Amino acid sequence: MKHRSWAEPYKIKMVEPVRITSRFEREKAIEDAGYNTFLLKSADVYIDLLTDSGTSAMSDRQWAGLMLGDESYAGSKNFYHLEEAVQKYYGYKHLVPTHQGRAAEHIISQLLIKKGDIIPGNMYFTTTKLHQELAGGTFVDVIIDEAHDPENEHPFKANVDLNKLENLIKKYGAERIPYVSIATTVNMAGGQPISLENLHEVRSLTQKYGIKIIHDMTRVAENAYIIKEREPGYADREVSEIVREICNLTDGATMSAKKDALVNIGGFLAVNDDELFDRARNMVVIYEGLHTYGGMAGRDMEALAIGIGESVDYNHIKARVGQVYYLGEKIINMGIPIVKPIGTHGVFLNAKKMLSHLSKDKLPAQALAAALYLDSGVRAMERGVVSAGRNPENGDHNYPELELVRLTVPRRVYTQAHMDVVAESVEVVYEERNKITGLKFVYEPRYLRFFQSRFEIL
Ligand code: PLI
Repeated sequence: MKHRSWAEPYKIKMVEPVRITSRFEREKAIEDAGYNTFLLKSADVYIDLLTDSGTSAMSDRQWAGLMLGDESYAGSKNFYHLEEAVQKYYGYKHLVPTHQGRAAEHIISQLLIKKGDIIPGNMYFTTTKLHQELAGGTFVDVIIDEAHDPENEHPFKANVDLNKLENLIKKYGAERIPYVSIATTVNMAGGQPISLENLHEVRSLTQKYGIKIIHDMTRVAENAYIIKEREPGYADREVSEIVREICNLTDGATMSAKKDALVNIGGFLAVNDDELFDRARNMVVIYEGLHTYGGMAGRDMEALAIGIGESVDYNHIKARVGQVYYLGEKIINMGIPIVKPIGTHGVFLNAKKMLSHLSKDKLPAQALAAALYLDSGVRAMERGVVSAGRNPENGDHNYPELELVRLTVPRRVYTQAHMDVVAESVEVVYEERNKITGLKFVYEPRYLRFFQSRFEIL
């Protein structure tokens, strides 16, 4: 049969105009922003690929759900809808709503980690690791080595290296490991999935030692979709069934609902253990709000309950990941180095290789993101040394193997034509890469420095 194209399973009902700026305007904007794309004003951005977090377009059903917001302080109807959705689609027993993912990370870290503990995980995430450290723990990366190599095409680069994990348990003892942190997908590795085979093995190993698994389920539907596509034995399974199987292998989860679940704000902690739930429910009232809203308005919980159902729909997730693949394949065909396989939520440019004339202390990925904005008004995000921060013990920069710029695709927001414009801008910047001279820090905050640091051109 002849090749048949696919298209998004929706049509556009409302549009938001975007502004196209001149190069002169962009030069001023990026200088004012200290060459940090987080400090740009969105009005100065043409195509915003900073993040897929909170940037989704909601469906008409979700917008209708907003009108059903029950803004009672306690016991809002929408909380019970959300609880039902979490139990139905993810299978976790108890729900503690939070305003976004990092609040759930704060609660679980404070409840489970004590000073001196070790938390193994399949590569770090910035906020997750920081909350583990603030609770007195140390994160240790146990992801497979392939994950640190952008060119390695391992189909499941988020897999855990079981030898690394078991050696760590033997070295420190299970009593110093409160849980293993498992993310679906792994953001910092380039949006890479974990296989169910590997997760089953991690489950068996941790059960042997009586260690919990806490699941960062921020992009679990995307991970499940890739399992369906790539993992032997899953082609005929529903994405929703795969999502349930992943969640069933873990003891609890933190969720940034601003990604997979198609809402602009929201998150939660979900756990199966009754006693842990009781403690978490008590803690959420200190930091977030009552346990039936936890920092979300009733209407936000309704939109989230609906979004969770939409997120596991096969046609939705196929188009969502398909759009990222469309962009990634275009850039690969231009001969530009990116993380392979292409990620599910974004295309990760290999800045280290693209700007091989810059040493790592010249912050190649930060400089590349600034150059891309200057060329076209496309906003991307650094995922390299600036994001990795400093070693809390000796204060040195953490230099990760991966020095990347993430072109993150918001869900249901941009068209194929926008992706073409982005790819062409990446190509122009690549052709003119020798003009990029690198950056240096001129201001650096203490925590999560990538958000607020300022830089100057070298
Ligand atoms: O941004 P929050 O607080 O809702 O969620 C934090 C968070 C936790 N885990 C993972 C894997 C994330 O990707 C994540 C947030 N990510 C952001 C903001 C991003 O731009 O990727």
